[in-house]
Amino acid sequence: MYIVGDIHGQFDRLVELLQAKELLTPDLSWAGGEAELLFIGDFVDRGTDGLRAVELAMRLEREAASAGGRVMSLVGNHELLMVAAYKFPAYQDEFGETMLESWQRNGGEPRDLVSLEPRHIDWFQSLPAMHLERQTLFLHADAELYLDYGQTVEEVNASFRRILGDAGPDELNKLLEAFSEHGGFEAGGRKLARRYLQRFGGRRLVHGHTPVDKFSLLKPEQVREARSYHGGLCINVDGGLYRGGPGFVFELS
Ligand SMILES: [Mn+2]
Repeated sequence: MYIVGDIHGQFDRLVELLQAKELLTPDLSWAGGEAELLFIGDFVDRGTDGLRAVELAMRLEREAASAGGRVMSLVGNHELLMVAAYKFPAYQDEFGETMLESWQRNGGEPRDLVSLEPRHIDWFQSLPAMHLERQTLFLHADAELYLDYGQTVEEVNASFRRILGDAGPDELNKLLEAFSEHGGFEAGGRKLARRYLQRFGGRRLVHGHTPVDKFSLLKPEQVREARSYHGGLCINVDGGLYRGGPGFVFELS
């Protein structure tokens, strides 16, 4: 099973990485056959081609399914943030910042917002926030917040679906603020990782959200593989593409 971390608008890099693993043809069709590929979320913002990456993931999902393979994606906080900016641009948080300003401050790409359509939002809403498979718990962020949204993977996913659906801006804003936590499983966060696995199942966690270089001695451009820590309990797949990382496709054994 292949895992791709945070893309953040780096469409060309994404294409190169998938082609290098022979998951994508030169004309950008699914070449993976029965292979399985999971995107960890944060397709958009901080780079110019986020929505193109979204479009690609949406199409590959269909193409892989008809080839007997599987492509799936988790929803990341930047998808939530872009939807918030689209649905509630003038909503102000307690500091007087609007959703639109917050999205811009966090690397929002105007071209993406202009091109965003209800079908994209419907797709984001269809995505799970967490996924359990092969004794592995996949989630976008290394943060505590998921624990507040359900006792099971299904409950957490239902909460996110509701918040992206008919919930108001207050709930969306609260969820977005909780995503400002990074590195929650690092160092003393081993306990938090164990708590996740106890509640939701699995023997290890795979996450993105925090570029690998932030918790290693590597510079962004030196990050060429996932960061496994706490003896393999946690695996960070965020290659920090928007920070100049070459990126990688992680193969889960
Ligand atoms: Mn993120």
